[in-house]
Amino acid sequence: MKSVKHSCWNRALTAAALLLAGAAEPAWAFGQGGARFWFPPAVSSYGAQVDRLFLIVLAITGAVFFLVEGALLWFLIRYRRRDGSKAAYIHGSTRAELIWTVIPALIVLYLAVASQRVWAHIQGPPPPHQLELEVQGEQFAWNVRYAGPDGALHTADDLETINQLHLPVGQVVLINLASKDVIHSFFLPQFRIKRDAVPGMTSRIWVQATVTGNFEIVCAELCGLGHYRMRGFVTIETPEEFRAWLAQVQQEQHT
Ligand SMILES: [Cu+2]
Repeated sequence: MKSVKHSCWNRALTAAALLLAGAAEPAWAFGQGGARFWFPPAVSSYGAQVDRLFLIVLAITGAVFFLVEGALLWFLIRYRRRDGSKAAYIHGSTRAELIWTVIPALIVLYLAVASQRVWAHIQGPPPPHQLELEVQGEQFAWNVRYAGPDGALHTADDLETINQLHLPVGQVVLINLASKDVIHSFFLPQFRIKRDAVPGMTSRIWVQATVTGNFEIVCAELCGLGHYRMRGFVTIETPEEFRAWLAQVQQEQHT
């Protein structure tokens, strides 16, 4: 019974979000690729969840915005100065105050619970991974490091690329994020993931691509004069294509 209620509540919010954005087709928001109306396509396993949360927050804050601004306008016109009318002395209303305190509190609580679930999934312990690599930010490039034939990172047979991140589609990839100099922010817009690369520490994120294609890495932290050109490329390919590419890099760098 509880889950039925929960899904009704979710459906109502979703419908409100879609209505607000002027869309009629649910696939627009939740189909493969996530919300496509103004976002870039979502190509990670959790992309659609992030978009959905965004739309729910937008629907709620949008509705509150129109309600509050509408009420403000109505009060301005309804209670405008008129000859002969006297201002009433009002002492306040406990009931009204309770209503406008409890309702926002419940909305905030709902948003906290809904986003915590998505946050824990993305930022919590990663699922078992098939590939582990390192991305290191540097003024002004992304250094990508893959393990060589020994399967371990930071050994003599590592493979390194600059601004070229290749990922096998469907596989969970663990990314160790580091920085050589200042704080950068590793942002994969189509994956809906962004994390600071902080000098002196290694952060971990995980991604699982759902489609093949070419996308972008951008730095989302003003990290110096060349920040604007700190741009890399993500190539999502089939596991076979990925292995072939890695073998080619191996040949170029270690023979
Ligand atoms: Cu940067």
